[in-house]
Amino acid sequence: MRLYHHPLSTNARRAVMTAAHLGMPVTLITVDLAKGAHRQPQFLKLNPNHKVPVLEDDGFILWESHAIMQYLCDITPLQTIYPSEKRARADVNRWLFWCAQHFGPGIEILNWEHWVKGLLGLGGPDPGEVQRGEALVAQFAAILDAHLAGRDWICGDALSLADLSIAAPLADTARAQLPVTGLANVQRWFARVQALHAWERTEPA
Ligand SMILES: N[C@@H](CCC(=O)N[C@@H](CS)C(=O)NCC(=O)O)C(=O)O
Repeated sequence: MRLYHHPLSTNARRAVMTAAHLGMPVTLITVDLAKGAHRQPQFLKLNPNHKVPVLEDDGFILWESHAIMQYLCDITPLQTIYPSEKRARADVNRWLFWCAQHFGPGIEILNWEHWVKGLLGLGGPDPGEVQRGEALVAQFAAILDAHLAGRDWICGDALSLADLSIAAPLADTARAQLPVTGLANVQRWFARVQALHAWERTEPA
């Protein structure tokens, strides 16, 4: 099984962390985003959206990080991070969709404005975009912070895909200047995720 990723892609990292947590023997293949490898015909055959991560499992190609996380769990007997009980699974799914639809987009704006644009030589941050990204992140991070009051993990009382998914983009807190550092419950929970073997093993060099 191959997992195409880039070490600095937090979308890819949530899939790589899932594989690491499950002890799944995946071969990691780095796609050189800086050199445009993701826009080459060979990669576009795998993912026409030109994005990492992509999973290749014996001829089955799967893109979208959350779909990959779910698939990896579904093919792993006795795993515990993606429950099979319907309501428990629905709860995890709720937070995965929330991350993709609400929490992630604001983070992507701030990542782009404060970090990636500079790397690509595309100039400084656009204040209007920064304001838009900050408002989105603040709005949804406050919801996460309130949810985490008195809880160790996002769903139930154990680690789940929800934690791996939502923690992944917080790796960019400093370089994307994410307005989350004052949120005590988020920080307490994030430290717990950062102490996981799967987090440590997938830390970019
Ligand atoms: N919704 C996708 C987002 C993936 C994504 O945006 N990946 C970025 C890296 S973090 C990428 O490959 N960007 C290259 C591009 O869009 O051209 C997922 O969750 O897998």
